[in-house]
Amino acid sequence: GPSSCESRTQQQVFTNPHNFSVEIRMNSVAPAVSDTYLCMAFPMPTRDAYIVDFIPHASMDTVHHMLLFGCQTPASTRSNWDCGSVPGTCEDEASILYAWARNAPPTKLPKDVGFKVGKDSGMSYFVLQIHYGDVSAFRDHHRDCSGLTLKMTSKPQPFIAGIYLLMSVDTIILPGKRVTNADIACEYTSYPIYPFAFRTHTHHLGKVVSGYRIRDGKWSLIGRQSPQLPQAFYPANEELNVKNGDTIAARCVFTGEGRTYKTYIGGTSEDEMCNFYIMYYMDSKHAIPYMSCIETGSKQLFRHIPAEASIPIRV
Ligand code: IYT
Ligand code: CU
Ligand code: CU
Repeated sequence: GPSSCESRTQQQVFTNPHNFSVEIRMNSVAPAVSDTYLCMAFPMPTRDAYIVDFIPHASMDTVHHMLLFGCQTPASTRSNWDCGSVPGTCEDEASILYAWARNAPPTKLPKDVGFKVGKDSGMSYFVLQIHYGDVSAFRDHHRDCSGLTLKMTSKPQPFIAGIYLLMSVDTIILPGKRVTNADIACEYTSYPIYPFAFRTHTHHLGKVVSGYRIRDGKWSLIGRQSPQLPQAFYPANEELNVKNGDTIAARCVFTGEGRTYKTYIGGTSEDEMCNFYIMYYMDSKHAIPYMSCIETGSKQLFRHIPAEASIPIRV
C-alpha cells in the first residue's frame, strides 16, 4: 500500500558476472517513540565476496545513525527487533563494517580494497542497526526503509579491509572530577596495516578521543575527534602504516563535571565507553579482518603523548 516502502526489486542485483549489489534495508518500520534502536539481520552471500562500496539511504529527518555489523549469530531471529539494550545486535562478537551518522561525510573504501564476507570469513549475517532519533516525522503514518546498498564483487581484491578496535574496559570517572583520561596501548605484532579511516565512540562525558602510532618513540596521529560530533568513520590523518614492533595507542578524555555518581564502562547512557576504531587495509595474502586492544597504557609511555590529545574539541 501507499504507507509501505518495501522494495519490489530483488535483494541481489547482478550488474555483470562478478559484480552485484545487496540491499540492506529496514522492512517498512514506523518506530513509535524517539530514540528507538531497531536491528535487522540479513544472510551474507554464501560464497566469498568483497564489499567494495557502501551507499547509504537514510531519511535525514528521522535517522540519527546507522551501523552495519558482521557476525555469526544475530541476537534475534525476528524480522526486526528492538536492539537498544538487550538483546542487542549479535549473540557472539560483532564486528563493525560501516557507520553512517547525520551530517558526517560518508566513508569511501580506497581502490582495490574490499571487506571480505561470506561463510569462511567467520561471519554469516549482516546486522543493520538504525537509531531513530526524532520520530515526530512518523505522525503522518509513513514507513521507513532506510539502510544501505552494498556494492559487492566475487573477484578477490588485492587488499582486505579490517577493523582494529582499541577500548577501555576499566575506566572509572569520579563525580565532579574535571579530567579523567582513559589510556589504551598495545604492541603491534603482525603484517603491516594501512589505516585510512577512524571512528571514536564515548557516551556523554567524552570530550576528545585520539589515536596514534608510536614508532621509535615518535607519536604520529592517526585521528582525533570529538565523540560528541557524528560518530562516523572520518578519514585518517596522514598516510602512515603500522608494522611489527610499533605500538598503537589511544586516549579518551572524560569529564565528571555535573555528575553526582561514579561512572563505569557499560552499555547504558549513564555508563561510558572509550573506543577508537581504526579502519585499515592489508595485503590480502595475510589479511586479518579484526584485531583489538584492551590493555591499559602505561603512565611512562603516556608521559610522551602529544598535548593535542588532552585539548577538548569544542562542538
Ligand atoms: C564496552 C565497549 O566499549 N563496547 C563498545 C566496543 C565494542 C564494539 C563491538 C565491543 C565489542 C564489539 O563487538 I562492534 I565486544 C561498543 O559497544 N561500541 C558501540 C557499538 O556497539 C558499536 C559503538 O557505537 O562504538
Ligand atoms: Cu544515533
Ligand atoms: Cu557505547
